Amino acid sequence: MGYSVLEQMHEKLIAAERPLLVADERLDGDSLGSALAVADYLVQLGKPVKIFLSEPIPEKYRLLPHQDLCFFEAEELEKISADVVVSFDCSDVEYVEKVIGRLSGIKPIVLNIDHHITNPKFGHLYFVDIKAPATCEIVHRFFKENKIEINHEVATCLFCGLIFDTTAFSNDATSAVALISASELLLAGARGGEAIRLLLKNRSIPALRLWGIALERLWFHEEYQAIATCITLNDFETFEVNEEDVDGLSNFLQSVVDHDTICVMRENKGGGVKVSLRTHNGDVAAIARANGGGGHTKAAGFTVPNTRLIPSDNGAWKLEPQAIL
Ligand SMILES: [Mn+2]
Repeated sequence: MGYSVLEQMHEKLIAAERPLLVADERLDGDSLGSALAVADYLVQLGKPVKIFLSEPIPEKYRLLPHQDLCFFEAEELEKISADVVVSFDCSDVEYVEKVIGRLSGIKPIVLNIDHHITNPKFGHLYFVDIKAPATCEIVHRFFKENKIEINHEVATCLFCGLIFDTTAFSNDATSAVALISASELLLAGARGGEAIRLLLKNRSIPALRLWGIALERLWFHEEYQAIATCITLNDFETFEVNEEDVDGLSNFLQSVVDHDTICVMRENKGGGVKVSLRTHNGDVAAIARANGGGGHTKAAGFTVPNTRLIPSDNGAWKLEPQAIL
């Protein structure tokens, strides 16, 4: 006895014959990087590892290895069985259960590695550290505690998670632990500069044009005491941008706006408006909860159904109810 949870997880993976790794439904640099890092180790061990993702891997992650082991067609789950399933960066137990429910064969052992405060600590073994700057930082500890060599591929995967969740060491998740982890990964050969450029800087011209429109629209939102902007469905169509580009906008605004709280509203295809709030020192979870949403103290949101965004004379945009089609 006396084994740490990360050592116990290692034992389960060593014993696994058909490991399946599951990244959070919201695919990002952290969920993908952490899963691919562990996949690299399992490949070294000669395990037939597979990685289930909710969607194809965006082009910007092209520097990450083992993409051939990833699949995203949920029907494919029915054709395989797994004895050990590891979920990464995923606090949504229902999503993991849904994935496992589609597998054939016996129920697998479930390992849960995450840093979200909302993780209900599911699984046979879980390691949920809400102070960790990224799930990749926990996986970094997994490698170190189990004395597994960190090659340059693994280092790059883990570095991607750190830069994604800390917005390249600029947001409030940036801690001493994050910087120590990052420097160790760079020493281990992580392609740091390239990762930052690919994940966080390479914005397309249409995306930047949309950002330009969003910057022109900035106004002070009295109710939320926030600097706000918005994106309409028409903007998405005009500029042919995706959701990810808008997430980039929120991060950008939070890093440059001279105000504690920001708010980005966007019309969604379902006929509603998604309101995302971020703050450095306030509590936006309270606003989100009051409107039927949720999230973290510093990043939260909610959706107002059957609504659209209408500009008003004073520069502010307003939510206007619209009839259900
Ligand atoms: Mn994360």
